[in-house]
Parts: sequence; structure tokens; C-alpha cells
Amino acid sequence: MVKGDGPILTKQQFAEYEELGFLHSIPILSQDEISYYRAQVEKTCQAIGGRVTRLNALHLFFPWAWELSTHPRLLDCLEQLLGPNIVLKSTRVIYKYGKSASYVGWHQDGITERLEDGRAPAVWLGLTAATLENGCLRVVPRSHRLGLMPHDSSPDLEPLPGSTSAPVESWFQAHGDELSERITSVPTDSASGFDIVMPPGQMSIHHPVILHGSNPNLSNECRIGLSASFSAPELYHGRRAVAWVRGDGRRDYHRFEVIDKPPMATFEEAVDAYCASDRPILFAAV
Ligand SMILES: O=C(O)CCC(=O)C(=O)O
Repeated sequence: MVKGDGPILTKQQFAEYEELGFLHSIPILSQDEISYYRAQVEKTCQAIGGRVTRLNALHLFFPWAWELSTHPRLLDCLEQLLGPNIVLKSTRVIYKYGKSASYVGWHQDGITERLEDGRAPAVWLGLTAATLENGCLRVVPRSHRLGLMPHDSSPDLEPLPGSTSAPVESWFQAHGDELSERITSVPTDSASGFDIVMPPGQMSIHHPVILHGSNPNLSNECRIGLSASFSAPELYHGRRAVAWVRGDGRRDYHRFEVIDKPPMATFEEAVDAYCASDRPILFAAV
């Protein structure tokens, strides 16, 4: 597995992750890489059907998406937080059109697997700038200390024991232009949110219990980012196969199926396979 040439997190950044529950502004992509991956996203969205706003699991179909999600510099950072072995559990490309009402409600990623360990973070890597106006990722600093909270469930998510939130009858009726599959009903004082403003090519890392979301895009330009969830292998207890993206640790020791090679498909084959799969595709309202 290829190793990058940094960036290396400082002691202070470790302490910040522990204390605040997130890190940001970590430079990952060069200008050429930003242009290349952005062009791949645009081409993929067009091929899949035009005004696509959220695509899950592209890394299992498209070689470019695997490369982006396993960029050596990105994995170098994670290795420092997670240890030598890393699995990639899921990815989402979120494409927020200019002047679009789509937003991501406050949620905690860890709710899906009931995971509260900081060695199962998610990253957000921008292919455009992330600004206040275009609805950058927002987090509530230190909220990872609050533990998991009741979430209004997505259709495949059991409520937390003791949760009083009513089941949502129709996800789209209830949440309109909501892009997230997990939304908490905890009233979050928006003033307590920290806006992760970053130039293109930079990355943030957030703890699985931190409350986060993002606002609609009020600007004229699109906002594009990759969100990807990783973990140390011993923390993963899900049923889906996961990609083993770094480390030589024993793979047969775990209960889950391991994918250890990037997809080899041509672009056209990947589009066909993706469209034929059960992956949800969200289209933006016109
Ligand atoms: O891209 C965004 O605005 C939010 C991404 C996010 O919250 C997630 O993928 O869990």
C-alpha cells in the first residue's frame, strides 16, 4: 500500500481532536488533483442522470472514487489516529448545487453502528471551497462528549433504546430537501455550531459522536465534497463488506468480508453497475 509524504498531525492536533472532536484545514490534494477529481465527479453525475446531489459508495464501482477515498496523504493522517490498520466503511459524494435548498440535518455518524470510539471517524474532503455561504460542514465542538442521542430514524435504523422520537412515516415528506439519512431531533442552538470553512483540496476529520450537519447553498456556485467513514478494523461490527485500505493486519480474523482491491471497471461498466445496484441516488430539485 502506497504511503504519502505527510501531512503529519502534530501533538496539538491530537489534543484538539480529543478535546473538540474534530480537526480541519488539513491540505490533501494538489491543484491538478482537485481539477482531475472534480472533472470525474461532474462526468459521473452526468452519466448517472444529471442533477444528482448525493451518491453513496462510488468507491466500490469507480476507480477514481477509490483513489480519492484512499489518497495516501489522507490515510497517513488517519493512520496516526486509528493505528496501522484501517478499513473504509462508506463514502458519499455530496454535490450541492448553487441556490439549492438541500441541507444536512444535525446528526451523529456513530448512531448507525452505535459507535462512540474516536478511532471510527469520518473525513470531509472538498473539491470546491467550503464557505459559510455555500453551506460548509458545521460541527458542534465538544458534542462528542454528550454520547449518542435519539435520532429520527432513517428507514433502516432502529431507534435508540428509550428514545421517544416517533417513527418517520415518509422520509421525504418529513424532511423535504434533507440529504442525510440520519437526523437528530435534538434542538441544536445554531450559534453553537462551528463552520468548517476551507479552500478546495483540504480535509476535516470528525469524531463519530460529534453533532454535525450543513446548511443550504445560498451561493451561485456548487459545493462538492467527499465524505467518507473509516475505522480501526476491530471496531467494525456491521454486516456489509468493507474495504481494507491500509495495514498488513490479519484479515481472516474478522467476521466481515474484506474488499482489498480497487474496482477495475471501465467508466461505462462502472456507470452500468452502479445504476443496476441498490445504492440510493438522490436527485436535486429543479
Ligand atoms: O457534506 C455535507 O454537507 C455533510 C456530510 C455529512 O454530514 C455526512 O456525510 O455525514
